[in-house]
Amino acid sequence: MKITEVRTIVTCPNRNYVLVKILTDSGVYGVGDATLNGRELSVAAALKEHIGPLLIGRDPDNVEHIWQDLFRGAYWRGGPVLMTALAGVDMALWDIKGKAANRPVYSLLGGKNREGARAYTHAGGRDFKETEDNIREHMEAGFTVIRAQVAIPGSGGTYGIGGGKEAALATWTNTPGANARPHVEVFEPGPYLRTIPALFEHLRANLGDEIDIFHDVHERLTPVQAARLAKELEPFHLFFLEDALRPEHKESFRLVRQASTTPLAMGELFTNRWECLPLIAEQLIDYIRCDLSHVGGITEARKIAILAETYHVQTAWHGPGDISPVAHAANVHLDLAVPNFGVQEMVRFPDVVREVIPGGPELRNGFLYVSDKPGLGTDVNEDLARKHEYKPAYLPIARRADGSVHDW
Ligand code: GCO
Ligand code: MG
Repeated sequence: MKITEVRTIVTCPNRNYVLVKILTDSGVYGVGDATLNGRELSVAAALKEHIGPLLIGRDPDNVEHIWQDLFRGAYWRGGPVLMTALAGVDMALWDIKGKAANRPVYSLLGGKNREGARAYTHAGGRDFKETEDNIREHMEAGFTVIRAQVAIPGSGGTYGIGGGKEAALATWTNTPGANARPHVEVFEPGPYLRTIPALFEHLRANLGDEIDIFHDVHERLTPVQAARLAKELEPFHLFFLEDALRPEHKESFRLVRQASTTPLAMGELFTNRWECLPLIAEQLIDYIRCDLSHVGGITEARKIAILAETYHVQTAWHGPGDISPVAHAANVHLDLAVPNFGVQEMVRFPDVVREVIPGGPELRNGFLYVSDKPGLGTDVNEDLARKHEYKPAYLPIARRADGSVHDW
């Protein structure tokens, strides 16, 4: 089999997605996800101008060889743009491999260790009661793990609150379009550090101990602040505390770890296994939560999972609305196969996304399932995708009250 064409498809059914479609001379094709939220066109250009042409004539079965060639062969390596482009290619190649072998991808990764992947979704609110009510709705829908965020007084909209049901939908965080500008939020550690322990005290008092709940910090704290938060949250038994620190400072996790037994998760901003390694090998975290679309795809994430397994670290792959159902399917194929699966983040995609990018994982009673179709089971409807043109959009920016840029 030979690769004959590499198509980069940018589409915006509800938000922007970048898909890679790799076609072969045998008629089999594969689809991968190369979406990088707010920087979509830089990945699309890397694929169109630099990476796609290198794949023509190659045998798509040699996934590892192509991966190594694209990662090291070009001398410049790593970073979110190149690793997202590589991830798109990698997923498309695994899709082809599965279709050619007539096996679902999880089967090629070692087969099923479990039938479904335990999933979590997001709850948010303008106050504690609204977050509590939103959690109850998710519990009624079958979820047993739920992320809990709440508006912080004076913040002007804390990222992740979403108010009620919106928190669990794959929607925009700001208005897209030609004049789009990032939404600016104020982040002050004082109100934040007072609010979050009070939120979890409220949630445990009203929801009991059984439900697994946790919080995403979005990398906004200093080491000592994160240590304080982890310690103050300890009585409320969080499932984990997510991304407490900036991704640059792995060594700072030692301080947080020593301060409490609150389980720690980290990794959605990492782009390769070497970034995960110190946290895993020193057992400074409990969950590694890279994004398959940003670490170079299934090939690299599988290696990260194996490293993690060796050190009692479980997986919790990033599964937000800003990656497409193709990447969500790749997550679940890996979740089913690895022994050290922990939990899988998910969002509900609106119908329009499911029409443009069909075949994503299905949620039943709090668990995610993929189809037994050969490959990843996902696809892209190119005619529909073309009808939804790219719209510029940004992630929000966090600033301190004095206007300086907050670490994030
Ligand atoms: C998560 C993430 C998202 C990210 C978003 C950035 O845990 O789902 O933190 O909320 O902010 O994916 O593109
Ligand atoms: Mg997160």
